Amino acid sequence: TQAVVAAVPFNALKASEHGFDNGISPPAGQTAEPPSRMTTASTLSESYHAGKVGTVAPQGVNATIGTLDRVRVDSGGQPLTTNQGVAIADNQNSLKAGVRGPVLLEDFVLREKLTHFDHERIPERIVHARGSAAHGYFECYEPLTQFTKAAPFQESGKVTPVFVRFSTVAGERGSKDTARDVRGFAVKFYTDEGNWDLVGNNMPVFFIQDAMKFPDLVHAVKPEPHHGMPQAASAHDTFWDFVSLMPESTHMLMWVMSDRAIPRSYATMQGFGVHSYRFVNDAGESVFVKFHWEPKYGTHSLVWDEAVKISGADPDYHRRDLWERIESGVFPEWELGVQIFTEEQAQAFSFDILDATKLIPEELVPVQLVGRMVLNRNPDNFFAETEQVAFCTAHVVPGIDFSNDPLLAGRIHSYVDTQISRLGGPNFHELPINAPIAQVHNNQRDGMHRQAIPRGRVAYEPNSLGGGCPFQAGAAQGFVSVPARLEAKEAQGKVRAKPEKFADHYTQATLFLDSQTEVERAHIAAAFRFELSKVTVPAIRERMVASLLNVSEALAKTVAAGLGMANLPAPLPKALETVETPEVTVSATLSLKARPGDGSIAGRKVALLVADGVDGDSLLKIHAALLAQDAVPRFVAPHIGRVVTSDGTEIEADASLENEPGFLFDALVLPNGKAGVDALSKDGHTAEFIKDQYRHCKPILVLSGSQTLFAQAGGSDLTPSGGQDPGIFIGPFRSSTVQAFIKGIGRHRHPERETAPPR
Ligand code: HDD
Repeated sequence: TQAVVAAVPFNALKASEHGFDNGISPPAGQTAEPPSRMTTASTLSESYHAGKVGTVAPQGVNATIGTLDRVRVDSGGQPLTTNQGVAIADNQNSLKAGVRGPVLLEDFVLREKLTHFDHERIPERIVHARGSAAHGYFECYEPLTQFTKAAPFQESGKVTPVFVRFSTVAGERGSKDTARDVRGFAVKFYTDEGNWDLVGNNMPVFFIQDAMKFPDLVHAVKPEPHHGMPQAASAHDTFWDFVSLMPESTHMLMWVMSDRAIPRSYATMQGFGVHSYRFVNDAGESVFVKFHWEPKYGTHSLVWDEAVKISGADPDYHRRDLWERIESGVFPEWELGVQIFTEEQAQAFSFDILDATKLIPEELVPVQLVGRMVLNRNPDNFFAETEQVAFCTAHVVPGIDFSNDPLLAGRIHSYVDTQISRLGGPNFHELPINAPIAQVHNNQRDGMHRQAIPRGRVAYEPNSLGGGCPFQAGAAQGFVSVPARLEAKEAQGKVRAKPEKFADHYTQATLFLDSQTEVERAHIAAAFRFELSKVTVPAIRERMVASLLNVSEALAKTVAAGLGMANLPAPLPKALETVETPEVTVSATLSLKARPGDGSIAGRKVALLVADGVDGDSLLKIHAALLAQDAVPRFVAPHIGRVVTSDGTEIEADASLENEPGFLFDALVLPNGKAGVDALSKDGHTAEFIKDQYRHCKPILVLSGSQTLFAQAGGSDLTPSGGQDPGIFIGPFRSSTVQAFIKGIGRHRHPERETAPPR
């Protein structure tokens, strides 16, 4: 017999956690040597020419990790102590006057322990409370000195450490990962000229145009204040009441009702800086820039039924996925893209580039790839790093500047402000995860929780007693705001008003919708139907349908029919009847179809169903083929533990039909071997497993022996229109079939099968 052990997530940087440097042997099938991809120096993205760049950082090692080492605590081999370093003799019993007597006030060990415990929670983030993060690095392809003097873009191959946090927006800290929501995509670059935080989302536009409306938006989407429901969901009256009265949110609603709002993984979502920012070069010249993160593994989403089921079976689905990808060395990776354009170009656009509810179609300004970002290390401690990290849009470095976007202006204030109450004072920048690598020298002093010990008697400037230090850096070295920001041509004195083009609320909503495939459009309509079906006040549903009529009559009619509306309302009156002709009316790059990534199956989870008596040989070969492509094959059986195949081979099942249901996997393999298939078919979970995989349009490999099992669960290799389903692979075990299946996994999903309602 031969024991097959599932791949243990392994990170060479944390070998001690796996016992590999403690003299303990690794599990069978694993070597003490980390996989080779963990130790090689990084290579530039395949889409870029190798050989052009200079030195690159070894994977897994970067400058911030080094600085964090000074505060890492490792208690291996150490006695328990109080916070004063006094060794504790007994951690079981409080100090009493006799065994049955009262506990004594002098028990400082008990009191310190309880007091600390009583205060160990901090306020959660007002929005984006639920999140997960990782360390990594950004690597520059070519110098961008023509446009910007920002430190990360000065040399090809230059590496800048980063810490990245992904999040949902509406849910509380413990809420489910797979809610329909925008995802935060916040990147902290620890540049050698100070920290730069690019605090973005996985969608390129936003709900509102002015920060003045942000508290209203958030109050509308959060659980309703009288009863605190619903959690992590926009499907309720107050959200739709607000957005139906705020037509500027319509474009964003298209994105949030699309599958983009239910990503498959943090590693498979795009990221966007949203606002127009500015690049500034050494000569002080500036251009506008929009930032894009393009995932190497493609942009992939869940379907709604899947997202709902996952939220019950694994509320930590995205957190786990990010963690496991990094531990197993399949590092999430993105390329950074920039859309660079001038003030003159911006003036000519049919939309206003200061309006965060508008995107710039890639056909109008192409996205230039300027570097890549790799996430290669999980945090050591969730609270110290992921919870305490403080991203602020105000954190920019020389070479990056703001535009006049009024939404951005409010953000520049809000993020620093919120950290002060969330992290308990003005010294949050000293927390190890927030501290820059660049040195900090100024005359700010004191405040709660101050860590630094500034030396000398001088805390003011100008001074002569400190030799004039720290001195003003001057324009050559210091941050200088772009003067153009202050020269707004249309300056008319103080006004509370918006530029006219901001009032075109529908053109780009239609652009997004028209750029989607038929399946994507159907999902958008279904999402509107679902969300509005949870709205209890009919007038709100009607107002929303009235607004949708300005985007697409077809969409409005489908949604109205889905809500059982007898008559279509009149379209909502528009703020602007005559709008400028858009440059682009269909942008293929807005569809997920245009974003398959590199087609690889790295990180995809594949279930191989097993039970005593299955044919082991074919399954082990399929398992090996999947592993060779960096996928995550798992043996799933009626129970975890040992399964004996028809030829007596032992397979270790690390998941059961009960503890990891079908919708948690990206693909499915049904086995050969009559006794095993019979055993599987007796367990009702098997049919559910197959049904969900089938319904969610996942690739399924049906070895001939499981054909009946598959058919009995409702599966078919024909699409509803009678064609061959490209995601179902039925046949005897052959390597060509396995290869076709692997290619099918690379496609992620096979929507040809889909019907609404499901067959
Ligand atoms: Fe915000 C958190 C992204 C508009 C005020 N926001 C926060 C986070 C992300 C974003 C990713 C979580 C950061 C982390 O992981 O710690 N926010 C955006 C984007 C916006 C946006 C892409 C529009 C383009 N936000 C926005 C506005 C305001 C805020 C208009 C207020 C005027 N956002 C906040 C905040 C948060 C925050 C209340 C909560 C926790 C935090 O800042 O650190 O200040």
